[in-house]
Amino acid sequence: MHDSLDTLVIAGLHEEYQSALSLVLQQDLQATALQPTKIFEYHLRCIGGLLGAFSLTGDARLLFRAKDAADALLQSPFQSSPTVLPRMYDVLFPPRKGGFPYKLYSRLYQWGRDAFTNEHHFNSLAGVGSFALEFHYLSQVLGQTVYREKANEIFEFVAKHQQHDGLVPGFWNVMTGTPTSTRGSLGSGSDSFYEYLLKLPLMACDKDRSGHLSCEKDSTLQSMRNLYEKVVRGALRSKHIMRGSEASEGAHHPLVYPVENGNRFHHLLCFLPGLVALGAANLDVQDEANGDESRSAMGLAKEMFSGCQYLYEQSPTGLGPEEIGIKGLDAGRQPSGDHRYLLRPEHVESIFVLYRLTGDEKYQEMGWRVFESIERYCRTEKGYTGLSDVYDGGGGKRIDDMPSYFIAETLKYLLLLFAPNDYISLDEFVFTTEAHPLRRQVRNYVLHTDSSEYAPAAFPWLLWLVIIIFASTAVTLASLVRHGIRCSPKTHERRKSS
Ligand code: DMJ
Repeated sequence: MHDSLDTLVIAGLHEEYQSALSLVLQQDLQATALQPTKIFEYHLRCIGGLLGAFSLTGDARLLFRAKDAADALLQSPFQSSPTVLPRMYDVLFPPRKGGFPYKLYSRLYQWGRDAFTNEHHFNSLAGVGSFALEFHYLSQVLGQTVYREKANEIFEFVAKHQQHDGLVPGFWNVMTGTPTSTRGSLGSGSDSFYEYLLKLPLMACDKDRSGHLSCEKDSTLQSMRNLYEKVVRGALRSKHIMRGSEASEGAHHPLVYPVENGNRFHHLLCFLPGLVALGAANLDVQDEANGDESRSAMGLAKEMFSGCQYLYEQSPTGLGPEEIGIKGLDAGRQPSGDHRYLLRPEHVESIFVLYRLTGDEKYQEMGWRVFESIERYCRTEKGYTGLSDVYDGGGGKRIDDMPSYFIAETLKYLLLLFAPNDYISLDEFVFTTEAHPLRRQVRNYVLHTDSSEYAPAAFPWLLWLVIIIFASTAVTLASLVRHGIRCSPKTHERRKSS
C-alpha cells in the first residue's frame, strides 16, 4: 500500500488514493513488531513510498509517518550493530509509543539471534548503502541532520574499500565492518548503492550556470559523484558489458549487453542504461569520447539499452528473461538460464528516462509494446502475475505473484512515458530506486500544513500518568493495610487513648 501511494497520485486516481491513504495512516509502522523485518525492502518501499507521496502532495502526515519509520530503523538495526553498517533484518517497534515491552522483546530477540546464529551478521552492499537518497531528503525537509549523517557515515566507511575500477565489495560482516570478499557487482545486492552515487548528487547538489551538477560545497556528495564517474569509466566499461561480437561468433549486430560475471545477463542490470543516460545529461564529464557518440556516456547508455531491448523483442512474449547466459546467444535457439518474467521495472525505467532525455518517439513505441505484452500475458482477473517462461509462446505458467514494485515502478514508468514532459519532470524530481519521486534542490522547506495537527500519535503520557497514579495509589493502600495490621507505636497509642 505504501509503495503504491504516489502512483495513485500520479495517475489521478483520487478516490483510490484517499482509501489507500486512510489505511496507511491507521498504522504506526508498516512492520509487525514481533517479527524481524528486512530493512532494505522496508526502507525503499515503506519509507520511500511515504516520502514520494509526501513530495507530491505536501501532506505532513506522510512525512511524520516516514520520520517515525526512519527513527525505528535508527533505534533497531542501526543501533544493534556495533559498526556503522546496519543489520539486514531486525525487529522494529514504534520509536515513541509502546516503550518498555517492545524494547525488552527487541533486546531479547537481538541477544538470542547473536547467541544462537550468525546469519544476522551479514548484509549486502545495497542493504547497507541504499539509505542515502531518502535519508538526505528527510534531513532536508525536517531540518534534522541525523538521517543524512547516518547515510554519510555508511558511504564514507564502505568507500574506503573501493577498488581501482570503483567497485566496492558486495557483501559485509556488519559486526566487524569487514567485507566478506573483495568481489563487487553492479547488479543484484549492489545495484542501488551505485544508483544513489548519482541520484543523491542529482537531488542535493547545486547546478552551475550550464545546468551541470556542482557538488564542491559538500565533500561527501563530491566523493559520491567522483565514485560514480569512476565506476562508469572503469568497472562498467571493462567488466560489465559484453559486445554482440564477443557473445556469439559471427554476430554482426552492434548490441551491447549489461552483464555480471563476464557472461550473465540479469534483468536487474537493465536499470543501467537509464542511469548512465541521466548521468550523461547532468554531469559535465570530460570523457575520452572526442565527439565520438559511441564512446560517450550517452552512447554507452544507448548501446546497453539496445541489448536489453533485443532480449525483450526476440522473445515470443515480447518480455525479457530474468537471467540468461549471453555467450553463444543465437536468435534461433533458446538461451540457457532463468526464463521467468517477474513484472520487473528496470527496462521500462530506462525506456522512460531515454524518452524524456531524447524526445525520440521510438521509445514510446517500445514501451507500448511492453505494455501490450504485459496486458496480454500477465493480466489476471484481480491483478497481474509473473510468468514462468518468456520463451514459451504462452509465457509458460503464471507465477501468481504481483510484487509491490509492479505498481510502484513498472506501471508508473509506463504511465509517465505517455505523459507530457513537464509532468513529474526530471528537472524537478529524482526517482528513488523504487521509483518514488523526491523533489530536487529542496531548500528551507516550509510544511504546507500545520504540523502539530498531523503529528503522529505521541508518547502516551496520559496513559503513563494514569498508570503511575494507579500504581502509587496501590502502593499507598498496600502500606495502609500493612500499617493496619502492624500499627506503629504512635497509632497504637492513639487507638488506646481513644
Ligand atoms: C526494486 O524493488 C528496486 O528497484 C530495487 O532496488 C531492486 N529491484 C527491484 C525490482 O526489480
